[in-house]
Amino acid sequence: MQDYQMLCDGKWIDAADGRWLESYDPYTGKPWARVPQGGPQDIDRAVESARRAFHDPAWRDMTPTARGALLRKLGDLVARDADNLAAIETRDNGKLISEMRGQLRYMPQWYYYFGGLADKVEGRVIPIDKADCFNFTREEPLGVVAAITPWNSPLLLATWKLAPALAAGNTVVWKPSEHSTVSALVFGRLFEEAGFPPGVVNIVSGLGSEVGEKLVTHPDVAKVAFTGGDQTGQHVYEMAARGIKPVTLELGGKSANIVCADADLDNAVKGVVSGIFAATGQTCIAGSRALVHRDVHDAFVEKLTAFARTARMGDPAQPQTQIGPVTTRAQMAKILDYIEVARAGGARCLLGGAAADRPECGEGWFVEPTIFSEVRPDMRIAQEEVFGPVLCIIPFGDDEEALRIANDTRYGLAAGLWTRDMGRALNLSRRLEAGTVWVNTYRATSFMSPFGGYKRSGIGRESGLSAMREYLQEKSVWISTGGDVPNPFVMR
Ligand code: TXE
Repeated sequence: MQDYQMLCDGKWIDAADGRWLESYDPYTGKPWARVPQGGPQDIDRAVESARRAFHDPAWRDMTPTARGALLRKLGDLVARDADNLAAIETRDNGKLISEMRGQLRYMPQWYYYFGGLADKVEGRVIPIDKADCFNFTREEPLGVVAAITPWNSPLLLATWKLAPALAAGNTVVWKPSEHSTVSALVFGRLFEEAGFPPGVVNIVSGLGSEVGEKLVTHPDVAKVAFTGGDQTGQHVYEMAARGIKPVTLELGGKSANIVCADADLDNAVKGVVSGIFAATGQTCIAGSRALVHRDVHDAFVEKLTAFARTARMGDPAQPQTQIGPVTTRAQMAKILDYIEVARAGGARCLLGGAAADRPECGEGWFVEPTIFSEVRPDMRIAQEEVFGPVLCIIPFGDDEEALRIANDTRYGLAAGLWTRDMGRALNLSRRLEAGTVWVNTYRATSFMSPFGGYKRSGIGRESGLSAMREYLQEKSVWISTGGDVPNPFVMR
């Protein structure tokens, strides 16, 4: 068992009241590390440190060009340490080493991109309608940003917040998930090495209900950036509203992967598998509903089931493993409950449908890749986010019906479309109520492209130019060019 510490004001500290949380390895089901269980006092310390750093000339007066250079340096350090950070994430949340290595090796791009953007944020000169005034705008940082992140892609989802927040000149208090904290605490060491002034980034570990809540409601926190479940997201939004704080929320979904009759079925099978079984379904963009045209339904389902049946389960640290464990025992129980909900609702289980009982899964928290057919759009299993390897197959007859079913959910994070007809692809992608639509591909993301949800899947966008706006506020500056102040009793 190894102990890790939290980062506050450039110092590594234990929780003020000395409490610890155990971090579990989902493959063995046993604790492997301890992280501080922060409390309200730790949030007070971290927010105070971030507030001080925000006003300190070392950060406040640093040129955006110099800030950008720090971010690019951080990107270089992430590239250097990518494989080590990936191995920690695999140990801590059970996701595949092949997936985490890919994420970590790609992650520097966010720091390079937003480092490059830091000094390209420009204000405007307004051609103002008052002859004796000069009016211009400035884009300014908000202050202390609270970044609250989930367990499924701990560092990547944090990076989507940290890179633009820092590029814009904010300071940050980051609360990683209690289920996968260690990579955040190791990653935290790189800020000092990159040359960020102390206090610009602070990390407090602990429980959401304790430190998360205290952080969101802290009066010195100016903005909340959150990724997690929609129930928690709604609660965070309500708490932030009381302080009139802007939020970005990324809250998961029930994304539809639509297989049209003219699709290349082999590709569509791979796309549907990548949408639901990669990452063991523990991803906000999980394509958890496959909408399949009736003409190709049986052929598609046969190919899909055959392909999914061959997926190699086992130790996520082995590069050849294709399906690893789920991150927590509670999440496993939740997934198994949903499997019962599907059965009780009348869905037909074609594959899996239980906890995995295979020697290669050891004592880990594994659920068999599960496919249900004969799912009706109104069943609970077709409406609620499972966050596990459970796929619903829903047949449709034409494009209108596919659209109706795809959009018949309170979520709207992503959708996939499999067709050879580009006219159909353009028409359907326009009418799908989702923040991201993939045509003949799935799960592609980039530092350059905005990502976020429609409807209950969230507010605001991460990545791309749009993400910078989430961390800036606009100021209008008026300068009189006339000599005299006119009648002071009348509005100008
Ligand atoms: O997420 P939470 P949990 C979904 C998934 C999963 C469910 C619950 O369906 O089963 O959410 O998972 C912090 N104030 N997703 O419990 O609660 C918490 O400590 C402030 C979807 O892990 O949303 C963690 O850091 N913060 C998803 C973060 O919020 C609070 C990713 C997310 O935790 C808080 C993960 C509070 N009151 C789960 N309560 C996605 N969209 O990708 C918790 N937190």
